Amino acid sequence: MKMFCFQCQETMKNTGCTEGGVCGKRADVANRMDELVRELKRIALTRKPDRELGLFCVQSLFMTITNANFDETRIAAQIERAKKLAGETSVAVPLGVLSCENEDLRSLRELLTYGLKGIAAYADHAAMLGREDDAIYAFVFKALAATAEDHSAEELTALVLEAGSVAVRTMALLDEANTSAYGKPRITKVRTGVGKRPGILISGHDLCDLEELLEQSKEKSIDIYTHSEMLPAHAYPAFRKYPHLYGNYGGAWYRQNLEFASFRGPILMTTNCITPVQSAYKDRIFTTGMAGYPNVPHIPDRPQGGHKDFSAIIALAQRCPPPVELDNMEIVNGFAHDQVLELADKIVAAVKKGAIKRFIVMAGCDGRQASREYFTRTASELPPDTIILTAGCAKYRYNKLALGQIDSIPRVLDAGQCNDSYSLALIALKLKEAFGLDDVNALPLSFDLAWYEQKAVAVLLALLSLGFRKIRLGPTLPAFLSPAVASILVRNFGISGIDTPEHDVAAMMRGE
Ligand code: SF4
Ligand code: SF3
Repeated sequence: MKMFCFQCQETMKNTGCTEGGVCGKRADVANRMDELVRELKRIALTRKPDRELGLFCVQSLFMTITNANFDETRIAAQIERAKKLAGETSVAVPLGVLSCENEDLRSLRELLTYGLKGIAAYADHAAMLGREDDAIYAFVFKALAATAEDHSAEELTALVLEAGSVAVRTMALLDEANTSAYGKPRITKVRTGVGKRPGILISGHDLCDLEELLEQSKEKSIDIYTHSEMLPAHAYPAFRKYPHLYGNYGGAWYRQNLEFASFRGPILMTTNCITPVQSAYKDRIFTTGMAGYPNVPHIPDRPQGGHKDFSAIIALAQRCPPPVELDNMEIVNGFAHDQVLELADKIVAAVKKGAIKRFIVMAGCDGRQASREYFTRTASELPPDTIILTAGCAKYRYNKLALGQIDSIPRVLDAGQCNDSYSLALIALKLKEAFGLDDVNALPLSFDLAWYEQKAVAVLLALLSLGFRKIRLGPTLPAFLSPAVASILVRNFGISGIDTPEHDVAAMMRGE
């Protein structure tokens, strides 16, 4: 066995990647990531969290998320910094997932670690906008330390549940950071076609990078296109002010090997998900932030109080031909909590008169496995009196289908990025109030979530901590859940795997 990683949904045979990652991560990089996580645990065991250490730890965890960073050199540099921060210590921390021999304790430790990675990614985005929360850093330290100590299954389970409430807190912090910097998302139509000028394609989740790129590329005779999880940026008032923010290009992250060639201009990957870089576009792709890929130029972090320098990308764009059209339609988004709550009266009235029978939350991730066709078929087969609430890149499985409207409310309400699942939870809690219910699970609401990487783990734990039950999760249940831990989730929270679209649509419509 050259490595062991089972943190994402496409892990080999749904058991673990042992020779190389299905994602393209080489064994040496995977082993370096294990080392980095070990050093973070050492820091957590020996140091008190402060802002500098807290940010360092969340950024390091973010680097190890699936499809964020494939660059061994940068991970090695991060390990060296971590060793210095941990200082001289005799604290021994075992290396790698399999160092814990007890299957159930291992499962709980990894569930906690992956929840932390998701929290870390969201905490980093908030920090880039100047929002940090000492309580989040304190929990990251406590939980990292706990994964290296002797704790019972009960103690680890309690920490997993606490991670859910910290994930809510982190998504709320990021929501606050995004909306105070860029305004409250409004319903927005986004073009998927192309213009006549060269373009820059920006992917990932970091809105601060988008802002700086838009500002620096003004009046340079180029257009900016969003990709994958950057699509929701169009709904923020601050970004709508830039006429050269042209539209959204392509589908979800995993199609980049098919779609980046025809973009023909530079591509900026701000976070996950980057996939193995193809020769057709290797000379015009860049990373920034925690993203990284060997031999791909990396735009350095902004200096204190300053901004990143995107001039090299902009200059390259000016020498490139315009993108080739992939399709030409409009996608409607911007249904974050404030916007949906403005429609609350209309929605409540539609439910009361029977025009809306059920809401189905289909948030989460997309991915390349053919079995994810399930989500397209489920969206298509849901009865016309249902509303799909979505967030995250899972939406690309159905956001270009003509699913129609109910009383002028679109049948797919897209709240934004995966972290905007927070908006969906707020909407559900408000609907509970509007209907005078005691329990959110009494709403006509079902969950059919698609997961892929560790941010989805944080979102799932957040939903559980808010009291949501009976969540379907697909296309497979996580390999890191041991049978005993999976049965706790099934028994206590009603989590289940998916079946066929026909079966699940019928079951959800019965409230099961
Ligand atoms: Fe395998 Fe996923 Fe880990 Fe990549 S991130 S090595 S695909 S389990
Ligand atoms: Fe997507 Fe990577 Fe998870 Fe942010 S972009 S949801 S997979």
